[in-house]
Amino acid sequence: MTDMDKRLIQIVPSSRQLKHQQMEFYSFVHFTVNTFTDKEWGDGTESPSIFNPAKLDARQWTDAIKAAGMKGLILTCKHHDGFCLWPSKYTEHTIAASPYKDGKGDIVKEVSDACREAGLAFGVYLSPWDRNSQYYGQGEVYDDYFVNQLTELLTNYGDIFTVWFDGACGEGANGKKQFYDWDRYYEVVRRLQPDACISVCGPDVRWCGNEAGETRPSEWSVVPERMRDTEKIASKSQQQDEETFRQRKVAAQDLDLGSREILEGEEKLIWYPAEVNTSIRPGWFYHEAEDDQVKPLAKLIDIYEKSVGGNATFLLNIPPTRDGLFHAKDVKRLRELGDYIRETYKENLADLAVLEASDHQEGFEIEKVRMDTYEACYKTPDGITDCSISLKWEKDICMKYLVLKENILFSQRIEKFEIQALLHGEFQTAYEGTVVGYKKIIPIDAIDTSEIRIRILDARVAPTLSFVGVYG
Ligand code: FUL
Repeated sequence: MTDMDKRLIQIVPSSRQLKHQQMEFYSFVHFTVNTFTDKEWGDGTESPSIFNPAKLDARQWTDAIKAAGMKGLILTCKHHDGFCLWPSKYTEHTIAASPYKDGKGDIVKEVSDACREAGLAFGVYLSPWDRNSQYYGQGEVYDDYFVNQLTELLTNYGDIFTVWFDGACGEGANGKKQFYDWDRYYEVVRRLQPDACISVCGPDVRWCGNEAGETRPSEWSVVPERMRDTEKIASKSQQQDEETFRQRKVAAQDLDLGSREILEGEEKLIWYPAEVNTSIRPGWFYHEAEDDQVKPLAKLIDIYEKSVGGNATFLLNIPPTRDGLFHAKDVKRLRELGDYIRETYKENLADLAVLEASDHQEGFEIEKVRMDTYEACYKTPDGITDCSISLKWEKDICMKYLVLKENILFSQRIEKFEIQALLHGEFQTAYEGTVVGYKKIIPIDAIDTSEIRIRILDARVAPTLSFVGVYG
């Protein structure tokens, strides 16, 4: 084992990162005055009087989210326009000044209650860029304001699984820009919700670098520490206009963030897993004109397989309409996606197979992969970085997907692998890959075979597998 490999495998997820990764697929809900002005970004001058989602039913949202197989919901409690979906004590620019429930409504409460009832985790998005606040751009007085609002959200609405910080940082109402005191914000989150991840402009979950739903072919979780700082520094120098903001995002888009070559020479390394975020429609907010542009089922399946099945998590936005309901087309698509996922991964054909491994460390036999837990797993003996695992069936099975998981409590170790299948008496390569990490979903072109081999060709140190799934 080289010193480098030794260093790499010491980097493992924190317990909050592990819990977050295991959520796999969860939803974003973008909702504010923009829904009523038909815009994507409000400028903070919108009157609360326009906000009246008279038919809002948070249970309709949570039903649809559960039907899709998602495990949580992150609500835009305040977007860049500064309008608060809860009656914040620290500004008048809130739901209390709107006609919704005669100013007595609290959508953060309605949604967090519905989530708890439905068994979904609840998370908050609070935009540091507030184009309405008189304090914005004035230094500490704004940080005080932001921290007060953060405290309301993290105190009054039960357990929060994630606090999603957006890096957008433009000018406020007074033409001034604010330099966010991130470390102060993080301290508040850690103190009030120690189990919550701080995502994107935060230390726990990394933005994947685009909003189109794309995952890198090799999405590493062990990356240079400067990746985290880059996000923070970039947000400080952002301009108000969207174009510059997008350019920042492009700059964060390097393809290789964590191969051995990239990590060599890096002083500090961190566990910083990727989250893939995109919307079910072109916009983050609801626009009637986009009713015919709900992403096709095949596109959503592809994003799901590449994100959840590509060592990342998948955050899918569904924007409520002016009525305060998810649109029927979105609801239908979410159910179709959930049905597809449930159907595809229903029966693990590996349960019927005989498993054999070329090598294993005592106590880490290949049979352990049947348990799908981190308490037990397969592992090669120390010093062995390659192995071959075979799955044999009595008669041909039709394989469409193979799923592999590493035991990430041992960090991510696998760097190169291939899948071979017995076809017409010969082993043929069906797939070649790099990262496995938390979960790798490998689509295979419906092969009929009675034997497959998972060949781990290179690993940082003795590779682990905590699960093998074969689906027809
Ligand atoms: C971006 C924002 O500017 C968009 O409006 C949206 O909230 C997206 C998730 O993040 O930075």
